[in-house]
Amino acid sequence: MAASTSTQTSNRTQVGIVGAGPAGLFLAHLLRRQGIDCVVLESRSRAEIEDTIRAGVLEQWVVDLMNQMGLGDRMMREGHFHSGITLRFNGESHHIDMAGLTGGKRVTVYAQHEVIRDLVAALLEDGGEILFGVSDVQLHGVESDRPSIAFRRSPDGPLEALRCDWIAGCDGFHGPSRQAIPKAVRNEFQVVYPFGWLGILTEAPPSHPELIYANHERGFALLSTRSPEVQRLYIQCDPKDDIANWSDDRIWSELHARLEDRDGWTLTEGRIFQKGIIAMRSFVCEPMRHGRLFLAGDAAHIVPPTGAKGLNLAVADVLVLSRALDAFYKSGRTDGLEAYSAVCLRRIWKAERFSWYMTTMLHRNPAETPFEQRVHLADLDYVVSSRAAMTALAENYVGLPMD
Ligand code: FAS
Ligand code: PHB
Repeated sequence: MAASTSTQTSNRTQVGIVGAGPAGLFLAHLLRRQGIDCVVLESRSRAEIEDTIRAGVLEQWVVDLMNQMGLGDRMMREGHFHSGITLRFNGESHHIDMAGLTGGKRVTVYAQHEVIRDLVAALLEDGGEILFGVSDVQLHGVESDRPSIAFRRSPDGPLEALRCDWIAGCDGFHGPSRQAIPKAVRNEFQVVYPFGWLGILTEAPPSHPELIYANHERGFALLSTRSPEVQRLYIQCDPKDDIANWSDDRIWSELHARLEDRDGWTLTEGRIFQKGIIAMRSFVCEPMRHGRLFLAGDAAHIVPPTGAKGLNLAVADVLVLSRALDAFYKSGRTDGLEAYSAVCLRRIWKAERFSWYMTTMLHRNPAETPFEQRVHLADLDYVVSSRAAMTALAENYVGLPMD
């Protein structure tokens, strides 16, 4: 049944999924492969979700999962496989040989919106149901055994209800699902950083064969990539700043200054065709399950992007959830569903720790004392001069094994 264009869609399913981000789409693919019926409700249009510039780094096991699911062809053709990263500070560059330190694991740079495009196309082709552009999504009966999701197909359309056995809240940090868990039950942990990232996309060739994470007295900078013609770069900035204050010249001069090294390495400029400022926080909501509702991805946790973990964590959550639902539908077992929150949170807190560690070590926090800033530089110096510390960073960066 064609998505969103159909006027009549099944208003009864086994799993109602709110949100067509990485969490919702991976879950729909995993459930359909297990013969579990599901419907995805997405508030934005297909074009909007496929054009949202976000993540860029996939852990090894996520790449392997996409290939196992037959969803990785374009990623394997167009993705960039990096077996190391470069840490740059005090004007010196240090290559971290992640593949060498982790038994050959590496990361793949393949933009999130490209992953979304591949997952949406494959799901619709496979007869999956995604309703785009829905509004007024409200969760009902999550504490009963007959939950449902109210929604409108269009802003002035009738309020309909999708009746389901389970609801997967994959609607991101600002979505309604987390609010469906009563405040008295929810435990929220948060750090809001006093700095953000200004990210750009530029038409230029790569200036370096791997990502560069730079700690500089003027602030953090990150050089990443998207393709042989398009590069992605970030600089630390005031999260409340107005992008209008950042001319292309100012952005390039900051990037040159912060990414410079003593060996005369140079950064190749190009036309900047996208720029934006994002705020940064660390956030975890416990528990991630309430009755018939399961939260997954950014709906339950946020990491600062310094550790490149957000998208990968979202996939980890829904892999655990899909296995638990499979055991429930195949053999009535509920132990996986009961353990869902605890199992996910073990991995999430490790990724929160790593992302916080990378963020505090690599950024210049105006609220910190000179002593603390020296400690971060010593941390960096320790990482690049100790095989044990380098291995710890590498194994977290490429992705800790999925249980
Ligand atoms: P998402 O926010 O992606 O998706 C939620 C979906 O729910 C959206 O499509 C939204 O429209 C929909 N929705 C919201 N409210 C709704 C409602 N009421 N009804 C229906 N639908 C609704 N992560 C990495 O792993 N690596 C990186 O390199 C990285 N870089 C990042 C860079 C930036 C600039 C940012 C902002 C994030 C970055 N992240 C990175 C993290 C990021 O990728 C998220 O973790 C990831 O998108 C989380 O996926 P979801 O949980 O599916 O949430
Ligand atoms: C990106 O390519 O967008 C990117 C890479 C690494 C990060 C964050 C973002 O840590």
